[in-house]
Amino acid sequence: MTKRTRISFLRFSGAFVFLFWASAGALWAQAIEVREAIVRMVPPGQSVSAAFMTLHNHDSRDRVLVSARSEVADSVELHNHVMQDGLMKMRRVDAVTLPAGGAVSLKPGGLHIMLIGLRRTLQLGQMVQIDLYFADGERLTLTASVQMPGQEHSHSSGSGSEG
Ligand SMILES: [Cu+2]
Repeated sequence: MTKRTRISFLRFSGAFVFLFWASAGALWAQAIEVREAIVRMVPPGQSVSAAFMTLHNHDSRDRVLVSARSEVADSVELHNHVMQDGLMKMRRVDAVTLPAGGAVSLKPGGLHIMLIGLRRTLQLGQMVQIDLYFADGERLTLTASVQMPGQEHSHSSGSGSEG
C-alpha cells in the first residue's frame, strides 16, 4: 500500500491545526478548526480504536457532522456515551451538531470517533488521516497523531449540548 496521503493542513504557531474545506477543487477558509486531534494507541492485534479532538466552529451557522471515514479502519462511526440503567454505555449517534461560534469536544467517556476494523497496526506518533462529512455535503480532512491512552487531553469544560 503506497497510497500517498495528501497534506491538507497547515501548522500555525505550532499550536493549532487549521483545516480547509475541500469541495469541487475549491479551498475555503477555516470555518472549522480542529485542535488536539489524536487517535488512541492500541496494542497490535486489537481491531478497534477511537479518535478524539475538539472541533471549533467559527462559522456563523451550525455545522452538522454526520459521518467519518479513515484510511486506517474498515468503518468509522460517530459514538457517544450515555448513562443507561446506571451504566455508561457507548452508542452510535447519527449526527454531532457544532453550534455556530461554539465548540464540541470529542473525548474519552464522551463523544468520540470510533475506528472499527483497523487495517494496520498503529504506531506511536503516526499521523492518521480522517475525513469528516457534514450534512451540507462538505468534507473536512484532518490528521490526528497516535497517542497512548491517558495522554489524551481531557478538558473539564462542561459544554456539549448537541441538538
Ligand atoms: Cu465508541
